Amino acid sequence: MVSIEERFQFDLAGFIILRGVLSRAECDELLNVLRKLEGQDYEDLWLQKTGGGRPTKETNRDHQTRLNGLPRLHDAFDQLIDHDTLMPYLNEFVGAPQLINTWSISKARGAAFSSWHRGVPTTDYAYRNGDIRTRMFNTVWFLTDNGPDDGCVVAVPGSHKSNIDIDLKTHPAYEMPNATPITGKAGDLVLFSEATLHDGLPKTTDGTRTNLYYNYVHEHYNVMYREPRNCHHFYFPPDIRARLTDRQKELTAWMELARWDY
Ligand SMILES: O=C(O)CCC(=O)C(=O)O
Repeated sequence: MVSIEERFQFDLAGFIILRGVLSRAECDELLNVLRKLEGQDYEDLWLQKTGGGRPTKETNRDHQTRLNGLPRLHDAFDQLIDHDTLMPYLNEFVGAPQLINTWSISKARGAAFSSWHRGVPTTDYAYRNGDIRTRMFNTVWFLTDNGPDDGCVVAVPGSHKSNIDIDLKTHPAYEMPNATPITGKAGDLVLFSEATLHDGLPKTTDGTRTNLYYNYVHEHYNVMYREPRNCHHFYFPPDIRARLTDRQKELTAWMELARWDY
């Protein structure tokens, strides 16, 4: 059940934070798998067939490693697709959710603020006849602590309903009015409407900050059209979906209709 206080907060701010959803042991298990994957190189031979796209491992930003398409890389990541704690929120805030994208971001000291962005326009957030609906809904799993100087996610509360555009480029990080760091401990889970302005703050501390991102859309959203360069990572081939639970299969049902095998 999603409480009225949580509905109030999500509608008001565009995000909520659930504390202690994963145990430290669960975070460490996922981190162990992820660190091995981050240490590898990927041939990405599919790039030749698709004529381009985002590589599996992205290191183009200084002091940052991003891995795309997590369940393609290891089955340890399947469990988060339909985590029991997450499911009521997915249904409450998206209505008919489908998983579109999964990725990890690990940051070391020196990682910089990039640029304020939102995944969908503010017109893709609505409250109507008692239902909260965001067409795109991101879930951020903290596998390590996210202190304010650890390069944590930063958001502008209420910007999912903002009516006035402001120049995003000339207001980086804390120069944006109301920029609010989203801090927490390993195991916390942030849920946010992708209509909310957000990015990551600079990392000025030692150690590595690692988060996993599982992004969902309403089932009417055209998943394959969104970002053609990322389709390989969005789509799980039949051999990967075969190992998923029924509920995970339901949350990835669009993959049965898409043609991306080559
Ligand atoms: O964790 C971060 O540094 C920000 C991530 C982010 O904004 C994104 O992946 O869209």
